Amino acid sequence: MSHAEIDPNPPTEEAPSPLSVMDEFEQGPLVAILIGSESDRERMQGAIDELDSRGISNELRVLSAHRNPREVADYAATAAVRGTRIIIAAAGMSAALPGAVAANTDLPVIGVPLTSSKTAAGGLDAILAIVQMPPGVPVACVSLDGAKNAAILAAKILAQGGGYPDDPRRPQAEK
Ligand code: RP5
Repeated sequence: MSHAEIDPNPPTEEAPSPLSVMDEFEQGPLVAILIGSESDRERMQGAIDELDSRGISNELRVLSAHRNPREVADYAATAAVRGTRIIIAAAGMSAALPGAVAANTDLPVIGVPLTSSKTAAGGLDAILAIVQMPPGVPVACVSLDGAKNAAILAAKILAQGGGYPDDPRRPQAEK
């Protein structure tokens, strides 16, 4: 075809697949485990093992409240629509991650204070950071390095099923 001719069927740009557009909302795990650093991974392996042993879907992501604040907020804010029911957030030192997650989701958040090679106070620093959430933004804090306990608590919460029986906004059944 010469340059002067017009192709009646010009190649069109490929439209994005609807699936790629929906990636953000793909089915997530029932329990998400977030850690503040790759250096926390080993300490949280017990949570993965416990959830796996109970057949509870889970995923672990490394997201730091201080180094990746936007990603933390995005992940927390979209977790519920992906089907996630509980977020376990573990961090050491100033340990802002559980609180930053709780600030961006209505899902229950379980915080795990971790010891760290660089800690200033043997893990007490992380405990104090996680137990001092302001009223209205709760985080359930488990024991220091309590990966297994966090997973067991998540399993117990899941076993309660959905719904808020005491929520006054819930429509009452007619008597
Ligand atoms: C925290 O700082 C992390 O959760 C980790 O426990 C600690 C040290 O992080 P790295 O400097 O090893 O990445 O935010």
